[in-house]
Amino acid sequence: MALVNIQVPDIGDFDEVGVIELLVKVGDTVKAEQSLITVESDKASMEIPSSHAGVVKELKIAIGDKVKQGSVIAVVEAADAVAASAPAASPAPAVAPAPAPAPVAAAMPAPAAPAAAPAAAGPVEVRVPDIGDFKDVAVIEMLVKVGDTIKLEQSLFTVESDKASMEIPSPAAGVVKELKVKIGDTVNIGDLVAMLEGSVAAPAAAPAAAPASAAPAPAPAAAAPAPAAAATAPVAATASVPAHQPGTPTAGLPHASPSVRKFARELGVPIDEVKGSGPKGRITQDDVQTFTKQVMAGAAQTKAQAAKAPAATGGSGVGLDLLPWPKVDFTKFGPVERKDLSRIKKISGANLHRNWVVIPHVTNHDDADITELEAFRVQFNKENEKSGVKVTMLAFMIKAAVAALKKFPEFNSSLDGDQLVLKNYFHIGFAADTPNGLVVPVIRDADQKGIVQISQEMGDLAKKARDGKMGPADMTGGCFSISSLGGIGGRYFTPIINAPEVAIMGVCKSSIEPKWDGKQFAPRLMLPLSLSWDHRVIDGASAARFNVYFASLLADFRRIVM
Ligand code: CAO
Repeated sequence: MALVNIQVPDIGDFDEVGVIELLVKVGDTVKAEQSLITVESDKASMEIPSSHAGVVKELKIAIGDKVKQGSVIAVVEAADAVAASAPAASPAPAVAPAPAPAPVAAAMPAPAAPAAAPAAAGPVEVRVPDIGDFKDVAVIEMLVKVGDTIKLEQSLFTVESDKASMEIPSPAAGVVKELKVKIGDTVNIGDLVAMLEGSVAAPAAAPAAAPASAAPAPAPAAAAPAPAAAATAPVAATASVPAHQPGTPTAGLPHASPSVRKFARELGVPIDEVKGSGPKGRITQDDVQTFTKQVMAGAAQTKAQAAKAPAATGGSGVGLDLLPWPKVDFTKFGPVERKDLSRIKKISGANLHRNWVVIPHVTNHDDADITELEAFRVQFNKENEKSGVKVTMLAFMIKAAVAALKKFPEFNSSLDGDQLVLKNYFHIGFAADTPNGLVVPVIRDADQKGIVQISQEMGDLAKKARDGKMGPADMTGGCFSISSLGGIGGRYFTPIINAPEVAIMGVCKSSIEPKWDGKQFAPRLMLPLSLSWDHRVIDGASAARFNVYFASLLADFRRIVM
């Protein structure tokens, strides 16, 4: 056994960086390469590993201290002979069996002086600067988009390894013409990551020479783009409680070290909901653990749980404890292409996923005989061809939905803890397929509108949706939704409830079927219905009654005024 000084390895040309987190304490047994402390500059945070396995005998630094290359962090009683024989004063990287962490300075912007020299305007290649010995570091956050005007040294994106996260700065001022990377890509030194129309160009991968800000920075990545949910969101009825969307851009990374974020990801903890107890609100591993324990004990809820779960579930089974998502290199099996999910898909996907997981869905299937109604609709449209408004079957269904909601009020409700919020208004959403994904525009006060007006509004809203011009007001406040695939085909499907609504009607393509009329089989136009409902609120018998009533209205629309 020998005492070994664990030193800060080469972290570039930094004079001093702030210690923001101690990851071990005296008496801990550490492995070689285990992270001991986290340091942070204004552009990067990095964990400093132990060069030796052993027991921590002394910590030589405290939170808030400034360290630089060679600073002694800790004294470790080395466990193995090889380590013990290493000279105590030798720099950590020299004996560390694995590559030293990426120098913080490597990701820092180039010094302003050389970059400030004006150069001719023109295309500027942005390449990954020297990020140390790291290979294949993942892009976790895009901080600019094509068309943005950026300043010299402005951070373009954040990369993260398991030990460090850092922002890659722009070597020039200008306009972003092309981004060659996206979230999830991995990059290496020298990779071409963006093209700028430069106004003031500096060497693309200028070596970092400027000392970093000595003080620990506030939360990194403050320049992140606005989250997609803030824009015109689909499924906006649920957007007030945004689902946790790992992997999608957020308004700013939580103030936490890479390993803590990784730890939270592994546990499925929405780290942006964890309260940080570290300096400047930094989230520590303890904070993530405490949050997890509180949720497991029922003493706290994630936002997603709070939005959905009644207060008195009495259960402790939080988290699905699923296997990790399979990571497959598809290129091993054949050529592939990668395409970003659209903004709408990202948002609606997260909402749909939450709704699917949280709501106990049941789907009842039934058929409505719409022979007469369809004949009337076709006749009506013929007679009113010149009006420019085409009355669709969906408009009749919206009216039928209103009548059914009036007869079965629990279908026009939302769960709020242990209470049902019963609504005395009738706003009906309809799923609309757009080139960018699914949205659910809402027809307001459908009880006060006629079929023609509803048809007209639906046409206008569907066009707005396809043109990508929907605002939140067009999509919020729905009571019940109808998802019609009737214009496309299919028999039945299981629509996902558009929370906080408690039921949704799915409709497929009508077809002529032989129906026994008591004496013979007669050809009837049958419309397949699929009603999904929240079993926490609605019972199977009510759902069957709702479906039967809904179908009876379509079979004989005169019932609607009875
Ligand atoms: N059975 C048979 N034909 C039907 C029908 C049905 N249930 N519903 C509509 N049709 C016919 C219409 O009569 C129309 O025919 P004509 O052009 O001959 O008159 C044709 O199909 C196209 O109708 P439409 O789709 O333009 O009109 P719509 O009112 O039925 O639907 C809208 C409007 C916006 C809901 C629809 O265009 C749409 O986007 N549907 C997809 C919704 C969706 O994606 N749901 C899935 C959600 S889960 O992922």
